Amino acid sequence: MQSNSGRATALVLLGLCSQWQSVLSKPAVLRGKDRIVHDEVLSEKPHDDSLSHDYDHEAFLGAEEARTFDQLSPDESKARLSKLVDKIDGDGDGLVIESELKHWIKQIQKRYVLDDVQRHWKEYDMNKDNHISWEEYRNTTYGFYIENEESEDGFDYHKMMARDERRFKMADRDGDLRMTQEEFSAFLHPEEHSHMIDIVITETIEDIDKNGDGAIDINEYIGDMYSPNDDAEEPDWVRTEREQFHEFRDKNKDGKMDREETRNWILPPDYDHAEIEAKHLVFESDINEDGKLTKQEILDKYDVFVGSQATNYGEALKRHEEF
Ligand SMILES: *[C@@H]1O[C@H](CO)[C@@H](O)[C@H](O)[C@H]1NC(C)=O
Ligand SMILES: [Ca+2]
Ligand SMILES: [Ca+2]
Repeated sequence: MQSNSGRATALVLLGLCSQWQSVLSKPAVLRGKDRIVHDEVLSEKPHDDSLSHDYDHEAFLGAEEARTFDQLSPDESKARLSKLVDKIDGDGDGLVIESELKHWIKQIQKRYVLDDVQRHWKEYDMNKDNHISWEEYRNTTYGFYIENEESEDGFDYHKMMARDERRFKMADRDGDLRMTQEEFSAFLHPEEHSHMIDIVITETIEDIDKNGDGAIDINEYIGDMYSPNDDAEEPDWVRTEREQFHEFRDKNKDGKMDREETRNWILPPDYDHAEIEAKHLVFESDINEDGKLTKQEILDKYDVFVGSQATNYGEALKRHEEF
């Protein structure tokens, strides 16, 4: 993720999987380093249409369903897409418009969060009382480290556990130290909940702020995404990030990002992944450019919306070669 484009462009090009959105059986700090959060993640696949439409497929179908479509013949794939189009066309006028697509993509996102919560629920609710207590969460996530205090890898879990506990207490709105499914959803996906935004900002700053002044200066900002290599010249994307920091991130020009500036960085106020993706899908398939998609326009570009054996031919071939 930190390769060539840096976060500013990554923001536009990629559906980023933030550290708060991925698998929680790993302690928080090990969950990856991408900082920018917007809506729920659409896909972890890079959004580069010259490579494939995998990103679009996952945004449009969800990761699991996208994999199912990849196994279908083109005809089956189109037949199923045709049924989906009827569902997406909310007012049933036979045309799909951007707002209908956006609504659909948001539903796919919501389903992803719900599935994620349910998938982890059983793992943590050990006594099956339909609540996850802090103790259950702690034992499941950190039990191994607690029992092997002097573990060989010297991994210091205390900090992460304290951080998870703090987040847990923030999500646990009624303060009974047990999470309902809704509270657990806020814990797993804090960026979706306004009462969790403060803690998302706090955790981000803590991660990056090395000198402990509670703000992010330019060296900390760059250091978070790039480790200099003595021999190599600083890559262009790092230089771009430096400019971004001074021009856009540090709005009051005091040389560092405070909480408010950090918030604008990781949760840009006017950025909506679902809307951008909906626009993109319309742009790709609206052949007569009237801003509305007929079913035929969508089916003609079925490879943009969904996969099939045909669109994944290259990948299937690769898999085959592995044997
Ligand atoms: C958590 O682990 C401790 C120590 O092994 C144990 O005493 C306690 O009962 C466990 N709690 C839960 C809720 O599983
Ligand atoms: Ca500042
Ligand atoms: Ca059209």
